[in-house]
Amino acid sequence: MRSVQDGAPLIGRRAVLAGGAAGLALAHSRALAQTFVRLPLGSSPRARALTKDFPQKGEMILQRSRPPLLETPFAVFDKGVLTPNDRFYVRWHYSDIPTTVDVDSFRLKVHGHVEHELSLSLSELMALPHVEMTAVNQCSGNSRGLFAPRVAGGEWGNGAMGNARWTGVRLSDVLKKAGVKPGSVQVRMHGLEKPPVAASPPFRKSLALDHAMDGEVMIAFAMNGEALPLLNGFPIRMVVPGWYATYWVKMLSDLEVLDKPDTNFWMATAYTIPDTPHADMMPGQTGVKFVPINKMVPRSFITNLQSGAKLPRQGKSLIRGIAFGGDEGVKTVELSLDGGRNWAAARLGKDEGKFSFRRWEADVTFPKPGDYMLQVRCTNTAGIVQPAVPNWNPAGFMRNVIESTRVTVA
Ligand SMILES: Nc1nc2c(c(=O)[nH]1)N[C@H]1C(S)=C(S)[C@@H](COP(=O)(O)O)O[C@H]1N2
Ligand SMILES: [Mo]
Repeated sequence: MRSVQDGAPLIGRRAVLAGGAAGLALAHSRALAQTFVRLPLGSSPRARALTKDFPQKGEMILQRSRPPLLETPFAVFDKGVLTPNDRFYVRWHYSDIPTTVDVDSFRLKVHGHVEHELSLSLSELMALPHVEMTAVNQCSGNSRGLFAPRVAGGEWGNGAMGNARWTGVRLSDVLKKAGVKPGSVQVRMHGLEKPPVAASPPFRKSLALDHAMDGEVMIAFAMNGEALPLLNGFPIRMVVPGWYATYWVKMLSDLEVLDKPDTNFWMATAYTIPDTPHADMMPGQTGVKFVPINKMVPRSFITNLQSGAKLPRQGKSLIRGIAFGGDEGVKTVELSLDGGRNWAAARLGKDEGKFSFRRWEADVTFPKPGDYMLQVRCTNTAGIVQPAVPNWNPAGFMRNVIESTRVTVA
């Protein structure tokens, strides 16, 4: 992460106001689809509507309209290492999301086990030192629709992820300002949306205090140099680099320092994974210990070809894609033309930091005509490699199997 020098382009008041004003009434009821896309899911239905009806969003795959679950069409990832804000996926648990946020009266509250309670305006928050980082935001359930046997939840393809350059302030600087009292163990975060009925547990997520203080966890006010789209958390959101997006609380309004571990529904029941390698278990298996989901694991994808593509026998074919290392950088990306028997290293693109997508490409000559199973695998700098066999767990979390693309060479 680098510090932003004084005088670097700041996201000033005007940008913040513009973002707020653009937060129009949500297009829940409109979401009229003109076209459909077929996702490579494990089971039917595979068709999804494409929609342009959500504020500050271009064409997105409509997974659910209330609350909005919008998936990034996979072709977007072929265009560049950063995911544009208007194509960045959207996921909310509750539909009662503010449609505008008044930047003058907005306050971030810091309370609980602290020396001084704070109620920070956006200008006070933005007066802290600015930091920037490129990082992947990936839903825990990205690719859930590929789980077999099928599991309940948003049946995402591979587009519940995105990579952006985030600008913000360090969570540790905010906590230092409040003065964390000895005996504190966690920091609990929540945002401005409301549960539909009083009995539903508000969406609250907690991080261990040492994680919250690591200087990398950020409260972001800008994404790719612009104010956050409303649906991605305007005016401020958490960025927890290397960790699944469930911790990246949007429209962050409240930080509470806890002196006991958080046992709320969203920490203790939802978003837990089997405490096993690859968060893997057998369907129906009992006696499995579950723990809160945490660090991401490496993944890689081909972005310029889809299964069913036809490639020429003569000459070279350029195959390219993206990879990320999870909570570590990308060490290698390898490509196999024979379903995983032989592997050759791909060329890596520019290193945008260890939490970012990394582009890769390879020039491939196919030895003879026929059907090929292309596979791509990433190894991160900690030596963790994608598994050859898909994992399974009841919530459909943490898929990171080596992906396969069938092509025909003629
Ligand atoms: N306030 C709030 N923040 C939230 C959520 C939510 O429901 N409410 N969902 C989380 C989950 S599960 C995901 S996957 C990410 C999605 O971030 P995005 O919509 O910006 O892509 O937001 C996280 N932050
Ligand atoms: Mo998520």
